Amino acid sequence: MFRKVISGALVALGGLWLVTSAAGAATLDDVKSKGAIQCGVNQGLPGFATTNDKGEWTGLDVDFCRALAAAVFGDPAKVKFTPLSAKERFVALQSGEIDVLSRNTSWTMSRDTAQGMNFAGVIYYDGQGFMVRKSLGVTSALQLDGATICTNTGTTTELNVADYFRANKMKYEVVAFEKSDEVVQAYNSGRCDVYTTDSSGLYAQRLKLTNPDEHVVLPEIISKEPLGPVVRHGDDQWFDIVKWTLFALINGEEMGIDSTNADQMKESQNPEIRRFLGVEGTFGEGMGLGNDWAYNIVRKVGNYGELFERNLGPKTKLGIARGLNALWSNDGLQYAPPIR
Ligand SMILES: N[C@@H](CCC(=O)N[C@@H](CS)C(=O)NCC(=O)O)C(=O)O
Repeated sequence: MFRKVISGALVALGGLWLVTSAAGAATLDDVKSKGAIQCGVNQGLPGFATTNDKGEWTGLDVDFCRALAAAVFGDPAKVKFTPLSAKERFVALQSGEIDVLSRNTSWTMSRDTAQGMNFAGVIYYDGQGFMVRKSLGVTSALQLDGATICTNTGTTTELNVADYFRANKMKYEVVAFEKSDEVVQAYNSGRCDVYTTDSSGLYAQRLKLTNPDEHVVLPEIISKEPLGPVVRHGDDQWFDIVKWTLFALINGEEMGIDSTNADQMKESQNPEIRRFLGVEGTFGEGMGLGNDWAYNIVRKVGNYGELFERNLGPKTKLGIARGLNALWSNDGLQYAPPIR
């Protein structure tokens, strides 16, 4: 109760000092009274979060926030985007400046525990890779002894590089920047031999280079980078909503419910589909939402497969295959618990 009232402060209660979340515990109430969800996204990562020529935000992480707005308000437009650098993102979440962080953020133990955050799940299974100029003639990361490496500060990337080079007894020099456009510029201008980041980021950033075809991504993937939406510790209801929005995207694809057939699927006699669409049961109510929460997500934004194809798939400039991000039933890792 007191957490709701006093926000962003250290509160003394019976001699105990407790850190309260800046936005208070009831994020859903805050969001409803603001009339929109404040969503932290990347400052510009094609396929994940970037603005198009009309100035509209697009990308997988952006669509996730639209799905969240569809679940909460029945309206995917009720979301505002806050572009954040890697370094700024966690402070923005903890301070209450944003309600959810949807910014190619890797789920790691320290972030999930000591840093006071909860990961809703994995929207994109990624791993760290290396990109080099083809003219270097390098075909494996194991040939990078003595290389100068460009990367982003405030990310998991620097630590992974350190581990990898140490494990393989290779020397290297890191040149790190806060903004990814600075990294791209430094690599593009030849200030470093190697660009390292999440492999999805390499696909995306390669598009910004002067001659993308002159660069090659090396085969080694040196880490696990499970990227997912993040909330603050201390608000289970909001955590549930963010988690189940992700699960609805995945379950929607698994059940074959998409933005084009959701209305007609309401006639289905399959009990699982009926529960998903809110025709039967009161599953939305359990989260403080309407029972059509998942219907709204899939009907108005799409299912996970649609989001992937639209933003990252073979028909886009990024041309990323589903790979690990295929559904579990198609030999991938995407799996969501049932609505039951
Ligand atoms: N997934 C990693 C890396 C995330 C990250 O910030 N990657 C860089 C390179 S793809 C990026 O998004 N830069 C864009 C920016 O900082 O604006 C993490 O969570 O630490």
